[in-house]
Amino acid sequence: MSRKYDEYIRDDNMDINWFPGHMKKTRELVKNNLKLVDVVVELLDARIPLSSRNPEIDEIISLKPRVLALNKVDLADDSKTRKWIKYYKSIGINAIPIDAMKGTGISELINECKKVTKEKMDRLAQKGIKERPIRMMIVGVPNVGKSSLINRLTKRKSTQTGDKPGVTKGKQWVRLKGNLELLDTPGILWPKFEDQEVALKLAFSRAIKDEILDVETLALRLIERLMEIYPENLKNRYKLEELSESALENMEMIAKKRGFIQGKLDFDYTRTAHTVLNEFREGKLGKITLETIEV
Ligand SMILES: Nc1nc2c(ncn2[C@@H]2O[C@H](COP(=O)(O)OP(=O)(O)O)[C@@H](O)[C@H]2O)c(=O)[nH]1
Ligand SMILES: [Mg+2]
Repeated sequence: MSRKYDEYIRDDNMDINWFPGHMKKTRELVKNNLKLVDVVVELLDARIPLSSRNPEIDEIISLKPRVLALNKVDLADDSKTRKWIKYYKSIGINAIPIDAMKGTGISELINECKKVTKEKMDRLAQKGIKERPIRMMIVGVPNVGKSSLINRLTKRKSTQTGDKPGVTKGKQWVRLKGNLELLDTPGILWPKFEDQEVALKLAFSRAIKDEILDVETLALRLIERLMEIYPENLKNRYKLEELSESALENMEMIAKKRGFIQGKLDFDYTRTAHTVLNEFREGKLGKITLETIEV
């Protein structure tokens, strides 16, 4: 049971084929588990709040009390995160910014879970039903940080069971502080990957495998977007004086700066591509949000 983190990531991100029958089964599994809980935490990636959303989430969660958490805020653009929160507020949703790795926002998240279930728990108490813990579960698409959040909440180093779509059979409740119980396996939902733009953004964030495109093309697409919305980050990170209008030329300049070049013009595109993608994913290119909302 001492599998490394990476293997879990590979598990849910890469080895799962989301064919339609599979999605249906997953949806049913999650719906069945929803019946067991008082509140569901819907986890999104703050860098891509739209693309990291399951397209059927509203239908799946339906009227169950829900808390929206924007994870990885440490990597996201703070001003855009504020706009997203404002937007959700305008449609009646209290979104909580969190960092599941460092634990930022976790107590706010717990408080929100208590808040949205208070009415129900009060009602149960009034009916004379013995007080019981608030039961919660976490759902989200691959790579949004479900396992990290569970580990953070339960203070474990790694989850006990390998993640599978929906929820695995041998589910367990983990007792948390503050009279809460957490289902220890998250509901893994599929993203809207039939949309090419969404698929790209998911691939940038490593939610789906790089192989949807060759890694060089994927990095070029990312560079294109950064040239458009975060040119300064690109310039600063790779010490480029001016950006070219061509993504390929910018990639070659990055290769040159990093010494990923053999001979005179033999650029190592693969190495450069991996570098740019990894540095974006690790936040080394700065706090970047690829999806914006105007409010
Ligand atoms: N920087 C940062 N990385 C995070 C955060 N939460 C999760 N991650 C990373 O995102 C990747 C996917 O996380 P994981 O918990 O496995 O996601 P899951 O597929 O939803 O279970 C891992 O590399 C985590 O280390 C966060 O709040 N900030
Ligand atoms: Mg996981």
